[in-house]
Amino acid sequence: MDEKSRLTELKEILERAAHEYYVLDAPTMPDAEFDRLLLELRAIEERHPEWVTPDSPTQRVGGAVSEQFGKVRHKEALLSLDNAFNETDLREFDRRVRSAAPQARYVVELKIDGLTVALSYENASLVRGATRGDGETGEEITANVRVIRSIPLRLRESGAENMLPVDVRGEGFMPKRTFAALNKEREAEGQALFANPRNAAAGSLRQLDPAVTAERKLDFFAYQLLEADRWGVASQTEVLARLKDWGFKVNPEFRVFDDMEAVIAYCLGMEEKRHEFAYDIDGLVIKVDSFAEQRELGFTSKSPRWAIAYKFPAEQAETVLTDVEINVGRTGVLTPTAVLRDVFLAGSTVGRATLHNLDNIRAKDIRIGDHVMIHKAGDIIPEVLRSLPEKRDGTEKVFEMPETCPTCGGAVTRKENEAAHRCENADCPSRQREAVIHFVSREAMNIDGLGPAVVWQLVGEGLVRDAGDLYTLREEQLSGLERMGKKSAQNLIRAIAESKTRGLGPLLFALGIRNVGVKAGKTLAAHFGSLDRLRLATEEELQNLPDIGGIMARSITDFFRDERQTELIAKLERAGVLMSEENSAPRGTLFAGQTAVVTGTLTRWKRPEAEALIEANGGKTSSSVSKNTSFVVCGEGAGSKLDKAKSLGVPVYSEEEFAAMLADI
Ligand code: 3B8
Repeated sequence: MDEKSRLTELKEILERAAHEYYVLDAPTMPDAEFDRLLLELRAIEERHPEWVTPDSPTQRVGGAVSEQFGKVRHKEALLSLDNAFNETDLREFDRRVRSAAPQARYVVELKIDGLTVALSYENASLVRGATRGDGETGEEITANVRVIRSIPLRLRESGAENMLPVDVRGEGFMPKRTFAALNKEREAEGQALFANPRNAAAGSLRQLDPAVTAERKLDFFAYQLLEADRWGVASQTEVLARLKDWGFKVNPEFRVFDDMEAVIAYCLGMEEKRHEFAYDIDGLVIKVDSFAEQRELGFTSKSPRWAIAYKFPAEQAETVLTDVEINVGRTGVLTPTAVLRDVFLAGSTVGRATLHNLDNIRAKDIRIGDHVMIHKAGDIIPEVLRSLPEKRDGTEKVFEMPETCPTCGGAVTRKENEAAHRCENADCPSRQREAVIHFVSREAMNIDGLGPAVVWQLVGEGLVRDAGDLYTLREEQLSGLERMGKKSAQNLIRAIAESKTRGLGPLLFALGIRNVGVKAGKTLAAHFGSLDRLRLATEEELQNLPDIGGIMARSITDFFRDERQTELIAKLERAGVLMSEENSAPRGTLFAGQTAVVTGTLTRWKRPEAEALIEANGGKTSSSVSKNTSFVVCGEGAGSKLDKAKSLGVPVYSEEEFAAMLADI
């Protein structure tokens, strides 16, 4: 096949795979395969820059960091919805609708609590993204919407080359878990927190550096199509179907009803279910389905008469704040946490709530012993909203920030212009613990069996001061810990050893470089190939990379200037942690569905490392050979396991054969 045809084919394959993954939530292609094909496409495009188009799957994150956003005048004004707060409001709306459209059917959609994003496509390619702004004019955020994976860069339509312009609107949002993780990270860094996922999504879309937006994992549901008649579409339900066909993510929860009583019953049911979704919803949107009837109804000066938003009441609960605890984060930030009398709120029992910082406590005049109102930011993070001073009996106490760190007794300082108090002691066990917890977390080095409690014990016993110390732990040190048996100690040692071959990308994330998330870690790893090469990169060089902006570039060079970090890296290197891409554990499906046994002494790998390679490629490993064993990898000095494999007819591979299998992928 010639290169041009291969390029076209790769684009199609990658687009389909991305659509299945990000829009349909039904992946069919293993990540490693996707990465490999994307690299192949990149390579062709590097040889033929003239073939690169803006809608290529390689062009999600790119372009320079802008100084400010341009303005975009919307083709049609973006209106807002009128609100309904109860059944009476809904029946009133129904009466008005029926006076102009007696037979109206209603479509009810979830009201995603994000922000409206307007998208324009020309010849089926995404050419512009804009915020709502004042409804008439918004801000041009094309580079930032391009990084939202569920927004198609190219519409799935035959004859796309001369397709008429398409204008789509929908809601950009941040999933609840992403929001919680982001705020947790910001708290650890002493940065200002986002109040809710909507603000976080808005802040992320207004980043001048698209690489930062890309780390924020935003998502998008499409719900509106302008000039719908042009597309032979006559109702909202048909719009949703068409948007889906074109490759947009459409919220699957919409329902159609013939009468308002059924709509009301559905709304009340959804109010109960509101916490079950991965994203925050603040109500439901009820729309007249038929466009002919929508036209009959028309608009008021600011809202359509054919739609209304049914808003859920904000969920709050009253309880008593019995104490304030201090948590010390990875960068030393002291976070005051309210200890509460247990109370049920928004789907779960709450016993703790964040108080953020001292300024917040003072501004809200929150005292120990106070009755307080709490809510959940982004439906997840419990927060104290306000105190109820009228319920005080005089025994309440004003909270003071400790002058010394509650963990290590070190000095606590507060920089000017910063809300955070910090423990300055870099050896503070709390700080060490948090850094190690991050290092071993799933998306970082993914060390199974090393939860926060175990890390706490290791740091408390003085066995671990930084992540580098994990790799020199011995089994007898672990089995001496409370609630740690011999078997768990063995498993943990093995999991730690396995993590050495995790690869450069996860390692870069694990190191906790400011602003460098999972995605940036991967990008940097692919570009530089080794930690040493990355260490030598200048800020300018980093900034010129397609996926890395100025802010990230600065944090990376700062990181490598920090002596403590270079010490940590040296320690990890001595321990044999893989710091380059070349030999990192490939991830794939080579051994999917197979169970392997590794026996004898290998020369290239220690046994746990070879087992990790099998697991990283989809296989299982076992320590004993049986008729269920798919194959045995056999090194020097193998004994009874080799004999057993032979007697059962299980295939036996030498180290060379095993290495050759891995080299093939
Ligand atoms: C007309 C229709 C505004 C909206 C609309 O999930 C209009 O439809 C609107 F003038 O804001 N947040 C939705 C959502 C929002 C709107 C909508 N549909 N599903 C939402």
